[in-house]
Amino acid sequence: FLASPSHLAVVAAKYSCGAPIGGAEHGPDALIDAGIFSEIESKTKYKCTIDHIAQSGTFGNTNEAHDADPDINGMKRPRAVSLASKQISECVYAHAREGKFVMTLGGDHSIGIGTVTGIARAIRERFGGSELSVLWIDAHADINTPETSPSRRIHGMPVAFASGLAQSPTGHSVFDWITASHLINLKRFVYIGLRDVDEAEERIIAENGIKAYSMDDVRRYGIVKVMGLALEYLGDETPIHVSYDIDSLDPEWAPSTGFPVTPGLSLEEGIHISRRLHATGNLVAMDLVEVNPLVEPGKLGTTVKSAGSVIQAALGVAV
Ligand code: 5AB
Ligand code: MN
Ligand code: MN
Ligand code: MN
Repeated sequence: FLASPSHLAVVAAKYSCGAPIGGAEHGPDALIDAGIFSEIESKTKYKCTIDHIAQSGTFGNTNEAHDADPDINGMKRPRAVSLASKQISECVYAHAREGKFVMTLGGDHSIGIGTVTGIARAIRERFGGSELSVLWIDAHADINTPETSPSRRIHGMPVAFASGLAQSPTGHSVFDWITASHLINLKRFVYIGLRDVDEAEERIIAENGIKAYSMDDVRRYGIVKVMGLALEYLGDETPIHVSYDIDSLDPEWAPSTGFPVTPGLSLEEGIHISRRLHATGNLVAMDLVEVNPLVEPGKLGTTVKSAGSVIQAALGVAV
């Protein structure tokens, strides 16, 4: 039911302010410089454009402490992450509103606040109020609120902010740019790959009845069955956004990331997820996040190659 787009809007979200370690701000350039998108242009109908987004001045792009950005109720780098995600939200919204496929490169996963809210808003406007479906491929659930987070880092909170479970702490307005039109419905949301979920997150997932396929489920049923169930749950007539954390893959395939957790998805399983999503014809946007060139720099090539395969498979390239 979606017209298939011929324009691929790549958004390089060069930030690590949501993570406890720096480096993810260099992820987008590592992927772009590897030639992933020139190859896509030569092998598909897509015409690519690239927007580079990073903050000059105000709060900076990295996780380093900043005088103008003190903690709010313990939450780290709230203003930097809020401003970054607002800019990303507006950028991806504008592209998706015009029917382009939007590919956002992270960056730490706090940028998912921006991508999911921007795409959800564009889909509501384009399809008369319909809700976006989201697949979250990750070792982690990223659904802590500022109150439950053990680390107080916002890369562990994007699902909570994009669904309205988390808001600006009482007495503060930092995330008040997120309005009802930006929010996703957690009934149209599926996790795949989970294996490192905090206790409070387990509770939030259960309380909200969120569909989740853990790494154990993938081993028990196989990725083919899991993808079948996930897509059946979401239905055929829905635009889909996939937020792909590279740490969903086993560290063997993606060592250069901030929080590797073993055992994870094989590269083949990761590619299967992308292929199946492409085959639906309903994929409208993708994030590929948490590639950190400063972690295991000697194995960055492996990580970038895996990320490239997962990205290209989602766009229909044979990998
Ligand atoms: B990632 C943890 N749950 O909230 C937290 O890499 C880890 O984007 C979050 O998935 C990992 O800090 C965030 C302990
Ligand atoms: Mn994540
Ligand atoms: Mn993760
Ligand atoms: Mn195709």
